[in-house]
Order: sequence, then structure tokens, then C-alpha cells
Amino acid sequence: MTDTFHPLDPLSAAEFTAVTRLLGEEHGVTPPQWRYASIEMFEPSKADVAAFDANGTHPDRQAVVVCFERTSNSTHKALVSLRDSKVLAFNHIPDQQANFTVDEWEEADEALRTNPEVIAALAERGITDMSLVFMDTWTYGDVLIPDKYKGRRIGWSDTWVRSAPGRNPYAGPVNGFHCVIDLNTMELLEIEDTFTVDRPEVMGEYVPRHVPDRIRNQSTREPLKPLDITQSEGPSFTLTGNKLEWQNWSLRVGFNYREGMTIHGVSYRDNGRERPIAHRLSFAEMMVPYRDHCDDHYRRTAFDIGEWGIGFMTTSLELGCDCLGEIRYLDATLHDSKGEPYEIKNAICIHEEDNAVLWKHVDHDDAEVRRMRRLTVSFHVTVANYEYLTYWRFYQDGNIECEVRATGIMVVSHFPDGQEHPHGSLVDDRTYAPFHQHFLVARMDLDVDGTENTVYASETQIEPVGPDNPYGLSLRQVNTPLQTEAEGKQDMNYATQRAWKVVNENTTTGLGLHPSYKLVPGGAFPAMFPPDSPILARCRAIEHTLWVTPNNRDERWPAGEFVNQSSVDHGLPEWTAANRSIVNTDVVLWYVFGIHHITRPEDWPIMPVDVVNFWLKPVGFFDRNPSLDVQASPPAACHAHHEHGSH
Ligand SMILES: [Cu+2]
Repeated sequence: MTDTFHPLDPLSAAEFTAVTRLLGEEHGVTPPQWRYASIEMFEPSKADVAAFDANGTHPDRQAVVVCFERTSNSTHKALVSLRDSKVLAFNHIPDQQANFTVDEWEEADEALRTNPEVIAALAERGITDMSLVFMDTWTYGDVLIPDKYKGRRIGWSDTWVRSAPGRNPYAGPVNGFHCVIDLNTMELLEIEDTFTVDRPEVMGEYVPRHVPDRIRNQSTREPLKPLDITQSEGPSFTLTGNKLEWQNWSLRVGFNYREGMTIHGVSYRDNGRERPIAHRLSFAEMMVPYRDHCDDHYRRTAFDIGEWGIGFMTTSLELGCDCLGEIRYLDATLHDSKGEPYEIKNAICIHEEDNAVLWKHVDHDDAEVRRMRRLTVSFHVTVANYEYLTYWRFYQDGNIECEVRATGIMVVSHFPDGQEHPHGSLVDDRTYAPFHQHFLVARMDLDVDGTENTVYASETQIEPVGPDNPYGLSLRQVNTPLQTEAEGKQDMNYATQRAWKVVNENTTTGLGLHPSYKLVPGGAFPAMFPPDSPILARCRAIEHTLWVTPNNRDERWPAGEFVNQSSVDHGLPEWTAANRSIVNTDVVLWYVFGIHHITRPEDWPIMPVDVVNFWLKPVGFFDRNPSLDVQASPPAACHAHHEHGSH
């Protein structure tokens, strides 16, 4: 087997084990007194990566670790050299909570379900079969933590009851019943038993055998005939280790506990010349505030990346269901809170897709048409009730598309007859789904033809009617360089169709232009918070569609490094307060988009995917259509050649 190692490869199982062994030996970081919240490869600098690519110089292989001691509730951060088998730093981080761990989530469910007080309180409500109960523990924002519990690592739980084994727990909310739990001791601190609602007759099942006959028998849908995707000669891409090459594209796939899949070193081979486009692409934060101030929902603001880690939430993909065609998978390796490694099989899916027509023209009798093929690199995460499916797609015309699909089960509450539910939509009998928003922050370190780039706001202006414009027709495209981080705070503008170009002004193309890639926004919406909201204070990153910062490897988390139980946003608002120059430098774009989810009956009992996307498109990067050389499909594939008409 050839050595495919690259310094950007994620940590291996052996490396996780080496890290925990060193921290155990040198600092006594051992379970169960300690938990490992996160272990991540400390990514080498751009210069170190470049040196490895140029001459094979190995940078130190390092891991950054967040762990916490449970008795003292103290968070520590460590840096470990794997090359030298040495702990380089081990520091106490005061007043910060590490991310939630999956182990805590599962242990809290177990602790609460077996707690005699919980059992007694649920029995009062007629719930006696605890095997049908599921206690789903959520995180807190600091402002919502009762004073008496300040300084502790706590969670609050929803209670859900399946109507029978195997049925959907999220169809059975126990409204007005929440537990507060100390996650270090797994001690029940409080049962909040505030109100009850008679359970309505709901149809919350989506697994066919649990959907009642009366619903299933209504269906007149014909079954589908098979649709087979075959690639008789295999896929057109090559995957060598984590390096992926296809149709002039070249990139690396990475993975970590927090961002899940990451994309590195994206370049395009333009007639033999390797041209960099992006150094690193990932999702750096997700914020999901539920916009309903009732007892059941006011604490429900999830930071799925900062608090939970969408790497930890990544699920295995299944051939023929999640991805169709000739697939290559990458497995991912992570660790539990004991620091022990485990594998997520088929965590990342890589495949080609046919996507209809790429370009076409019919000149009288002569048609030229090219099919579009795209390369899709994707991963899926399940965050308790919800799923996020993420796709990065690379196209033959130089476009890059990022698409996110949200699906899964909405959180619902029941309400008594005659009561209003002003902050959500009716989805079933006396059942509503609260409005909420899914804000995603994409972190994009673009390097368009090199690291030094300048970002321009690119907008269309209407020219007034006048002697030079008698019919009021002319449009002008105005490009404004963003020079400082203050100017880099940008919002969507429908009226001017604002987009943002990342330009390299240090080089020119054959047309004499400065090459650029344009961020074409999609799925953007305003934060919609009153400015003094303490919930907004935790994530001011969502106040703008775009932020631009000079690249700093320590600036990765837009809402701050430690988001669990946070009170203010220590990320983008603090960094950009320095108002650094962003001219002709190594810029990072932070793009805020997502889903403004005004819930619908059609989203229940399981939500068909809501799809949002944005694009990175070459603008003056190439001298002409770079897909001019895409070959025509073989004649056999284009039957019915052709009865022509006219336009
Ligand atoms: Cu939603």
C-alpha cells in the first residue's frame, strides 16, 4: 500500500489513543473523573502545508484537546505533540463550559428515566411505562440558568413518550414537564412540572408499519419502476487517501468532531496550470433559536456545532438510499468522552451526478449539447430530532455549490382546546410546531490564484433617465472594495442584487482582468431579533449575511470557542472590533445563511427536505467558458436524433 499520508488528514484511532495516554500519564486526565469533550488535529499552518506539498517536510503532528474535571467542573485545554509524544501545554480555562458530549446526553437520559422522583411525577400524569420514555437533554444559555445553579454544568430536558415500542418519540411531547440536571454528577436538581395538556389524537408516525391503516389505505400513489444509475467503467474521479481529483478539480477531504467534513486545498487545473481557489471550506457554527417564549421552548436555542459538534452527530450512509450510483466512502474516526476512538463507517459520500444540461445551442439544424456532470461530496448529521444533509458540489464550469437539506422531526407541543398558539403553526390535532430558524455559518478561506485577495461588494445600479440614457435602460455594475473589517460586515440587498467578489489584484488573466470568484448568496435572511435580546448576544455573528476577516488560524468559531452556557459572542464581533485591514491579504469569508422555518402541516410527521444553497462562481477567473472542452455524450446515449423544429 502506498503512503497517502498528508498533514491535513484527520487523527487516526491510534493517534487518539496516544493523546489520551499522554494526558493520562502526565496530567491524570482519566475517566470517569475526567471527560474528553473534544480531541482534534491541530491543523498545520498554510506555510507548513505548502512546505509538505513542495518537498515532503513533515510538520509536527499535534492535537488540541478540551477536557474537564467533573468534581471541580473545571475545563482544561491541552496541546499535544504526537511526533514528540509530549504534552506541550495544559491550561485551565476558567468560567467556560466544554461542549456537550454524546455520553452525557445518553447518561442523562438513563439517569432521569430511572430517577424515582421522575418516575413518580410521570406516574401522576399517567405515564408508567418508562421504557417508552425518552429524556432529551438540551444545553443552556447563561442568561437562562437560575442563579442557584450558576457555575455548574447543567442541562434541561424535554420528556417524550412513544405511544408504543418503535414509534416516534417526538410525536409524544410531555408538555410542561422538564428536568434540570447537573451533568457532572448526573444529579436531578429540579423537576419543573408547570402545566399539563390532555393528549390529543395525533398521527405522528412515519415508519410504514406504524402508520395507521386509515391513512395508508387512502393512498392512490403508484409504486415507481426502478431507476438504475450505473457507471459501467467506474467513476471518473480518483480518490487517493483523502485526496480527490476529478475534471481538473483537486481537493482534500478532512473531518473533525466540530465541523464534521472539511474541504481543503481546492484548485482547478486550467489548461495545465494548477490554480488555487480555496484553502479551506467548512461550517463553523449553527444556531437554531426557537422563537416561542413558552415554558416548553424558551430555552430551546441550539448551537449544533459549538455546543454539540456536527462531527459527533455524523451518521453512517447507506448505499442506494443516501447516495445513488458509483460511490466511494470515507470513514471517520472520532472519540467518546473517555477518549476512546470509534469509527463512523461511510461517514462521507463521494460520487458523480448527472445534472441535466450544461450548455446547448441549436443553430438551425445543428444542435450542440453537453450533459452536466457534477462531483458531490457530502455528509449527513442527526442532531436528536433533526437531520442536516450537507453537499459540496464541484462543476465542470468552475462553479462550486454548497447545499444544505434540513429534514427530520419538528419539535411540537400540544395545546388545550380554544387556546392560541401565536408562535407556531398547527400541524396536527391541538398540536403546533413552534417557529424557529436554522442559521448556518460557512467559513471559507478562499485563495483565488494565491493567498492575497481583496473582497468587493458587487452591486447593480439603475442609471437615471437623461441624455445618455433616454429610455432608462442602462445598468451599471459597481464594485466597491471592502477595506476594513467594519466594511466587511455586509448584508443581503435585494434592490442591488448584492454579491461579493474575492479578487486577486496581483495577477491578470488573458483578458487583462483580475481573476475572481463570486459568492452568490442564497438562503440568507435577517436575524430578526430585537437588538437587546440576550439570546442574540450569544450569537451576534448572525447579525450580518457576510463578515470578512484577515485569516488567523486561531479565529475559527464565529460565536466563540466555548458556546455551551455562553452569555456573549466571543467570536466574530470581538475579532472584528479591531477593525483590521482586509485589503490584499489572506481573507476569510463567513457567510450566514440557512432556513427561516415557518412551520407547515406538510412538515409533519416527518419533514420533506427544505433545501438551501449558495454558490461560488468564477467571474473573470477564466478567459472563456471553461467547459467548452467537455465532450459530447456518446451517440448511443443520445437516441432520438432528432426531429427538429424551429424556435
Ligand atoms: Cu426547522
